[in-house]
Amino acid sequence: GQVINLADYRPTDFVLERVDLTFELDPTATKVDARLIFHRRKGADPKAPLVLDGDELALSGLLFDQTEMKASQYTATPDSLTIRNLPKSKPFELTITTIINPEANTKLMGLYRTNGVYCTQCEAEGFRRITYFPDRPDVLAPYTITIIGDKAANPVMLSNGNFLGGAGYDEGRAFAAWFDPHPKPSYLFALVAGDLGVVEDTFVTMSEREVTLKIYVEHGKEARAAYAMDALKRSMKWDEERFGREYDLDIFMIVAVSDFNMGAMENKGLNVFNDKYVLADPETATDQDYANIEAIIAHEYFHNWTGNRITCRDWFQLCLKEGLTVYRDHEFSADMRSRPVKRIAEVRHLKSEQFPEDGGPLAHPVRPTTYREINNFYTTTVYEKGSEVTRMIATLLGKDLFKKGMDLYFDRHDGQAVTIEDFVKSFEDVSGRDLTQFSLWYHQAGTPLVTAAGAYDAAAKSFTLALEQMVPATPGQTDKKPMHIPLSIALFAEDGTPLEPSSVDGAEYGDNVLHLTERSQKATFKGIGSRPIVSINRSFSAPINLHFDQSPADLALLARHETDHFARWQALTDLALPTLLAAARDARDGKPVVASKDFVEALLAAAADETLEPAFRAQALALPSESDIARELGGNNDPDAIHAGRSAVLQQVADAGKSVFASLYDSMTTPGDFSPDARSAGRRALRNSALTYLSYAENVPDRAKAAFDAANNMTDLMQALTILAHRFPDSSEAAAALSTFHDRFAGNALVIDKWFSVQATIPGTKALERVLKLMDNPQFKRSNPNRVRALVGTFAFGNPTGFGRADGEGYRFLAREILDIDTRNPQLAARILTSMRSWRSLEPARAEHARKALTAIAKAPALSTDVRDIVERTLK
Ligand code: DPP
Ligand code: ZN
Repeated sequence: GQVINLADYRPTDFVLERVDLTFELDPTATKVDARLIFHRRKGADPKAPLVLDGDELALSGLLFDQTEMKASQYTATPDSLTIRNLPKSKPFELTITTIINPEANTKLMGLYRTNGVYCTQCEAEGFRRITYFPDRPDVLAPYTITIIGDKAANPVMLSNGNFLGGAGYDEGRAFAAWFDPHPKPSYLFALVAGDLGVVEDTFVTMSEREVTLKIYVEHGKEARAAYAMDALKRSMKWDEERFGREYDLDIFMIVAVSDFNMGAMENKGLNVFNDKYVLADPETATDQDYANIEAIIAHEYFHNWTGNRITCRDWFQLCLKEGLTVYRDHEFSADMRSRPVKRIAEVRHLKSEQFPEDGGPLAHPVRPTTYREINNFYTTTVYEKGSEVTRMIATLLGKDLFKKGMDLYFDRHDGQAVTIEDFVKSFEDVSGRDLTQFSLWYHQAGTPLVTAAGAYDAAAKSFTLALEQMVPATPGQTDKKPMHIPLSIALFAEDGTPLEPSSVDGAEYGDNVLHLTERSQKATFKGIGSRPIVSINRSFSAPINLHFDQSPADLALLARHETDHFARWQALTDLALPTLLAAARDARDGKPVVASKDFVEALLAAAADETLEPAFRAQALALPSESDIARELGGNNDPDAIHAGRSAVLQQVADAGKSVFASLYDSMTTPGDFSPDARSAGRRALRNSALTYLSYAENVPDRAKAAFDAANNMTDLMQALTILAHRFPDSSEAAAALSTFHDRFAGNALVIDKWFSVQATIPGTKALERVLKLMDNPQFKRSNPNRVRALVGTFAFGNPTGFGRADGEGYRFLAREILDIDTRNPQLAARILTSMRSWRSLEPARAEHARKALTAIAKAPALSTDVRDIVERTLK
């Protein structure tokens, strides 16, 4: 594929006025008639041809104003249709006919079949696999859709917008017509047809309009859509209350399908979901599944305003809709659940996924300026860092001005395709604040490193914080400018009481936020009567790495007295990390591992502190992961040593806290009927965390086996199964539990995915053999992305010792699998390949194995653009 540059953006020569599509459905030969009305844009070159995008298309008919076009006037190839000699200014109509094969579409982009259901995925560039079209997000038009299909096979025929009508048709066929009055880009088009069950409800909007809500699922799964429906109604209400945004059609539909490349898709009025993020009941879904469903239902619904009504001018602006919409779904979940616990989970995710991306060969700005394959930019940088950038705008402006800025953005740009600059301008206009320097967050890749050092002057009653910032070099960006970094700060006295400065010199400071804007800056806090203990970057006000040498005693004080619970968790993590890093080094050098006493005591104190909510205590007990430790170590990483060191620390915490864990295990029960609410989920999380530590302290599988047998919900069942499989992989208890689990849930693909994943992540050198064997299991279907992610993806992303085994077999396995997956589904292959992004941080022998495996992929003939782009950037 060729390189696309932001600097080359220009509007189309032709304006698209209307789209009228007719689909005659057939599993292998669906006929698509696209009637498009265009006119030449004012001021455009009067001789410019119309160039439409295609992808693996064949043209079977072309009419100009209802008459057949002469072959000399156009050129059709599989990936473009060029039409010459078009009118200078008057509107004209083209009718383009293509015949496509949904059954053969294994890329799952465009129109495809999943379990006998027709389904589309058009973002980013799937629409061009349906018909020739100006397939770019700044071409907006109203769509009318007619679907004609076999009546018995397709009782359900859906598209965007409002239902116009439908009826039986000749010879066992039926038709349905839909009209979407809201001009939209082609990536938001959707069509679904087939035989599906439905759950129905209604929502009354803030202006008292009744909206019909429908969730379509496979027959027999209707009851499992109840939680998704509830989450949808809560999302609609929350968006009205918090952002003043009302839904705008008579009907909102969600369809759950089992073959899907992403989590879900926000098509106008017709969201299509991976069924993993719709279906839930206590027997089959974990608390995490419930939380994910709530978040993703909300995310896609929120896109209706941030993405659909206001969309992206071009794909470089992807964060305009994604970063903003992730911010909105984060805020929604924080309001539905516990705000600090949600923030901790977000930051954990950001650090474990986005920080490695930002620190490796695939690093790119939140708003990139160049790409070869846009599918590869649906990244955690665009989404999660993009959300953090939006959060920082809210921090800089404060709640009221942020709300005003959002309102201005909605008013000013409704119905438009806009840029990040337009978005930022709304906030500048309402606040009078110059956000030029702040905007570097969109343009400079890499996680800034902030180094802090404090000095207290008792005589002057002042505390000076010396801050320095450094943004590391990233691919294509070597010289970085200093950023505008909002640091939320609090000072505490030795007894834990907060200290308020009378004033702060040397930096802008307000609402407890210090603005770091220079490379190096000194802020002096006046009127501080005793040596302060400082808490920096509270609530993770900026997505940075912070180096701040604090004594274990100071960290322990923050862990106990910070009023921001996120900061308490951060202090515990800062206490844990030195112990875990030392443990990894000691394990590598064959020295005994010793966990620091300060750390163990602080951790157990938090675990036992009944004033803290259970969900928070569970987060505190979940130590930084092996990949977190690898990231902190930075280089020359040996996954076996990291694993051994971390396990030894876990063992020492477990031994020291055995009685605490035993009492938590007994007390944190959730009597009565299962409820997925946050409070009950928090109790389960803490109890299951205690169970994990007890499995170390007791070192026998008995308690986990009893928990497995007693579990009445999927959260408890999975935790017990994970402990048995990961801690006692060779025990008869583990084997029995795995087989019981398999037999009980055989036929429920989403649960069998958990069974695959739990085994794919069993640490140690035998993991690969296990994965290979599981790939022969009849339940493993290579054509299904969820199965492939559950087994191959989870192994590569989530099993550092098994995947990264010293002989390099894991990397060679991945290379073979990537090449195989790439022949069917390039997007999926490219995504899983990003698991190799941190290969340069491995110790030299493993790094060399990894490099060779990557090189083998790069050398393979006929790679997709998707995989070629990732492998070449990863090796660079
Ligand atoms: N469906 C994906 C999302 O909502 C891409 N737009 O993030
Ligand atoms: Zn999104």
